[in-house]
Amino acid sequence: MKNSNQIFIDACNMLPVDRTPIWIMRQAGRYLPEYRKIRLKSSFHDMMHTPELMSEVTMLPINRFSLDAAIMFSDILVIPESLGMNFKLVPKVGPVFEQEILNESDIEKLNFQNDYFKNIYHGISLIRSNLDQKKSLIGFAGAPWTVACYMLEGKPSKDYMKLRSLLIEKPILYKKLMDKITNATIDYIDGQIEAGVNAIQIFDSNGTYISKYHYEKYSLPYIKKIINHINSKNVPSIYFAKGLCSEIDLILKTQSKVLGIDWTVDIGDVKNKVLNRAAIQGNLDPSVLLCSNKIIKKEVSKIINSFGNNHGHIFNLGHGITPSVNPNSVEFLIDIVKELTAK
Ligand code: 1CP
Repeated sequence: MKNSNQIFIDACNMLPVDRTPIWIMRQAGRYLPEYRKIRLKSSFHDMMHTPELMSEVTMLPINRFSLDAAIMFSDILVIPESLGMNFKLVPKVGPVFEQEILNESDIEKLNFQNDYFKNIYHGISLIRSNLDQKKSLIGFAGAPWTVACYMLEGKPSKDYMKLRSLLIEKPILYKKLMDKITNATIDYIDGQIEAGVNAIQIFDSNGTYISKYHYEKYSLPYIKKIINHINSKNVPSIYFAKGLCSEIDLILKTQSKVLGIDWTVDIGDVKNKVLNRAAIQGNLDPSVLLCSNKIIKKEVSKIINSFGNNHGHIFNLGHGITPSVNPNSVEFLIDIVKELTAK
């Protein structure tokens, strides 16, 4: 494989790079005053489905900081919407669905509409044309398990018991739901790639709520199908495995080219277990960004020293940046990662 002109893509492909590339999960979000200003005037759905607004919001962190990749502004819950379940963002609660899944016929009724994504695809082409060629554009989707957690519960939950009990009591119905989500996701990913994204991240943020036994049988096969599809298109796949990072052999089975890890594990330990079978993305504890620059530097150094060299490392947080972070701390983080990893 030859070097691309994008440092982020080279790191995904484990090619030599001059320093460790960096982007931040949820970088286009509420911690940015310019995001909050736009959000006062526009609904979340307008921001996702108006190509110019989607591009503007995606570019906010790119214009402010020297990040190596942009992530398209959207949400993992567009998949349920493409299947006919719509959500509203309720203040202090989060996304809440208007329709419920109560029985088998509610799952049978879910009907995929590819047309739903057309403005998102226009937005991607627009972002790609606005973005410096050296910077990568990351597309994304949720892992079917994580998306289904929200669909069954109808809103954020602390335990996602409804999907967990469906899986145990009605595995055939569970499979029907997962097949629908997986097929819609593959279609959506194809559209993102055609529109111009350079890599795809699969967010399994609710990986925390599934047992290892159930993961292998009831979540992994669907993720693997999606990742294999991305790999077949020669686009780097990134699998963010929240809560599953101590089970390296298990998450390697996804065949993802990059493993995104949460902040609960030591990145050097993960690297020793992965043994060059995947690049690694992560994993600063997001709470470090609430600390002083001195502490940020110390914690970043720990990660870089634990990783050992910059081969196959993409710097990121171990989960999304929180709304209370000061943007100046983000600027400091990016500078310090670059300074400490430059050859
Ligand atoms: O302005 C607002 O109030 C909206 C807040 C918000 C934002 C900025 C939501 C609602 N979604 C987003 C954007 C978003 N969501 C991005 C944008 C690109 C980026 O800059 O990274 C991405 C990648 C997501 C993905 C997403 N949505 C995930 C996976 C990542 C993660 O952080 O774990 C999840 C779990 C969601 C669901 C969701 N959407 C929104 C909220 C508040 C939530 C979380 C609900 C919960 O479980 O508490």
